[in-house]
Amino acid sequence: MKLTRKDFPEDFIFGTATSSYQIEGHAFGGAGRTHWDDYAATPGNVSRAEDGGRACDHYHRYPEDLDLVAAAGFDAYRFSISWARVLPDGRGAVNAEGLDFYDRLTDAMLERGLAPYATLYHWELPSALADLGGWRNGDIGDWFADYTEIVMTRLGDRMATVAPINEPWCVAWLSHFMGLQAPGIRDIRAAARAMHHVLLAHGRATQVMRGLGMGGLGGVFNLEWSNPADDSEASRLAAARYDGIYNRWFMGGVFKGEYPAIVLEGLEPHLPSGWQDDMALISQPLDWCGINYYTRKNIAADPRAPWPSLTDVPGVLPKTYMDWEIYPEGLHDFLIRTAREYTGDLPLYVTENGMAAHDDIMAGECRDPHRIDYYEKHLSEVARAIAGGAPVKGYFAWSLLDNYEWSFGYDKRFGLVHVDFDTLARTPKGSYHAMKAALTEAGR
Ligand code: IFM
Repeated sequence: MKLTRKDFPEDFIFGTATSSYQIEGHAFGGAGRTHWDDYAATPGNVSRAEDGGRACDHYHRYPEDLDLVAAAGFDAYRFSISWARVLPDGRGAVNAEGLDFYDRLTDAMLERGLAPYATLYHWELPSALADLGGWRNGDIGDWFADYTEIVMTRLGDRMATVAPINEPWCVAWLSHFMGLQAPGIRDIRAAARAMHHVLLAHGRATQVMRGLGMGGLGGVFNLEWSNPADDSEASRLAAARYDGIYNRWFMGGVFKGEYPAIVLEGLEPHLPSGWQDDMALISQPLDWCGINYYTRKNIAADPRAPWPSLTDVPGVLPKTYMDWEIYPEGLHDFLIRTAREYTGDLPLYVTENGMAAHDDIMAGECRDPHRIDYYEKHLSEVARAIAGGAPVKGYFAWSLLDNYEWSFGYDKRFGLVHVDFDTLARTPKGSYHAMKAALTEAGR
């Protein structure tokens, strides 16, 4: 990589990110069943019906994994805590072994000089709560608040930052309107309720953590650039609706206390009554904003389809193995737009960015020049955004390890470190070595 640490401000944080269900091995340590186990067990939902039962066995191998993070010269490690590992039924009895695991994991980060950046929910809803309607049930704000209190009473004194929920769009829209993630529902009313309740839960958890005296509280949003697929006014409007649903609903709710009118047009009839009363809780002040960025979509109007009456059209840019167009400029544009329109001087972090590829091992090595190029281009856009005035304070590569890529199973490899899913052997890829050189030898 041509860029190094020296191309960023001195206090800029470099980290790498993972999530609990994707790497830990949910069959270990007394964790409860999750809606992902149920979704994966339903034919047709997940490639080869794979689940997170063993994953990367990070539950037992975390010291080795954290050694890799530290050896690469990263400053921080972004991880998540599994609700079902701590509370197997989502409420009630605590699994002491689960809480102990996160306690050990936190200390292991600190011992290696890694700042813990925690997320409280990265998608593994306990099945017992899914039985009660999960994100469709307005009580989920209180269930999540209780879980937050249990976790942060134990860990809160050692967290650098905490975000309640990873990627609210995925939790709500992708999972309840598009049906492409657990619980796999395709229903506009379910989606509208999830779109509101996910932010309600964010607000309740934030309130609880403030009550515990904690700082470093933020939110993590996945943003996707919405590009009109043609010059028509209809497609311009369709792209604005896509932008509203994907990006502006969550940013607007959390940073302005209001939902965009262009989305309320379709969702308001389905929102829970009295939703307006929750907006102050949802938009209480935060300490930072996290952006997960991967790609853009090309959106065209589809007047025959019901609201939001749009479709996405394949783009012409080079694509990753997820079939996602590589569009680094979008990261710059989002960092600038977020600061200008939503967050002002609030610190911004790129909390996820990375690409999937095949990544085979040949002669004991895993070469991934495509990923080095992807990181280089996106880091350049981060540097450009900083030069343009965006207060970006850190960047996290997704992901440390090849892992469970949800409905794609173990086929899509995002890691800096290759994982052999038969032997669980870890092999640092070329991108890991490039990142290490940029952060250590060349950068210091
Ligand atoms: O693997 C996911 C992660 O769980 C959330 N953000 C996007 C990543 C790549 O799809």
